[in-house]
Amino acid sequence: MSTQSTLSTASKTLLGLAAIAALAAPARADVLDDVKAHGVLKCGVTLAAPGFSAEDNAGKRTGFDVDLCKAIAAAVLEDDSKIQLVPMDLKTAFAGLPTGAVDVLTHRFTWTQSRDVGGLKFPKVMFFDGQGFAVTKKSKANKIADLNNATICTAQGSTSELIVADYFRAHKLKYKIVTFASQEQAWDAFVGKRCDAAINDRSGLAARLAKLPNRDDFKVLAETVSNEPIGPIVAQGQPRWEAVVRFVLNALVAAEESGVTQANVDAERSSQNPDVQRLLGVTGDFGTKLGLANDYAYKAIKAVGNYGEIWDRNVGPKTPLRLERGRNALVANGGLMMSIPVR
Ligand SMILES: N[C@@H](CCC(=O)N[C@@H](CS)C(=O)NCC(=O)O)C(=O)O
Repeated sequence: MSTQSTLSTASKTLLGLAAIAALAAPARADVLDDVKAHGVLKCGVTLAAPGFSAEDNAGKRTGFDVDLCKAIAAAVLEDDSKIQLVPMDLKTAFAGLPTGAVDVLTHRFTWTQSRDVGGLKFPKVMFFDGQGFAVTKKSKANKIADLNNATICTAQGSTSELIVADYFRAHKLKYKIVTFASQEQAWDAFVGKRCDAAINDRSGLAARLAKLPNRDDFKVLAETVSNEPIGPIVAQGQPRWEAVVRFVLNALVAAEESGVTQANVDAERSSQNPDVQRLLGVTGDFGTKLGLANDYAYKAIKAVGNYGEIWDRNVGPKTPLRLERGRNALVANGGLMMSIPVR
């Protein structure tokens, strides 16, 4: 743990080391061929964020990010159970791609310029998020300006360190940032009153609040201080694999746009709608051109449902996270989520 008022040197070093490790490791020949040969898809997932990736009472890991992993396995291996979930923190996740420790990160990481040019490729945004601050209700903080002189908990290597530094400086607010090795530790320290506030993606805060027995003692301030386009990550130099991950995720969004669901996907194979016919591989050769079976999207949707179904099941208003679609609504419904045309 380190306490300082600017972006921690340790974090910069960690980020640098991760980037160097990513570039120095021997490149994998072809991840798509590898995954097919092994018959198992290895997904790096976050440690314990309910709704995204966490073990349920039966010890089974479920969540939004797990469902994306299953969708890719269904599309590539025709079996959504052929997955190996590798829980990883911020320190280990990025370096796991070039070494083959994982094939894809279906994690909670933000697409940033330095990550993109530092050996990591983000095929498509799966979650438009932004960062916010959690505080205790007792603290009486109602807006970020009330956090002048506050101590803020976060994790090394996350986007939050720079966001806090930039925001507080720009608004002439004083702060002390306390960084931890993982978000888990940062959150636990905040709950343990080591800090006045915790910063993270709003979805991450919702996930952590969801598992607190006394969640009503806390709140998330209304202001959102950053844009966090979050998506799966693959290693650079793997254009075939990058396209596979992109178009599996894309298929889940396209399915929602066309009203194709887990329940009706079989019937929809007889649809007269040309968009649906191409999506499900009834016409065209969109799957084969990716190196997959032509009905890869059908398999993915059959396994986990469309984007909206994945949302509702894992993080939606009826789950402990209670997340509205907001920015992640389809464009047709006023949000930012849209598919790349299957044409
Ligand atoms: N989106 C931010 C934050 C990501 C983040 O903190 N994600 C949490 C999950 S919600 C995490 O990775 N936790 C792993 C850990 O505890 O280190 C980033 O990309 O830096």
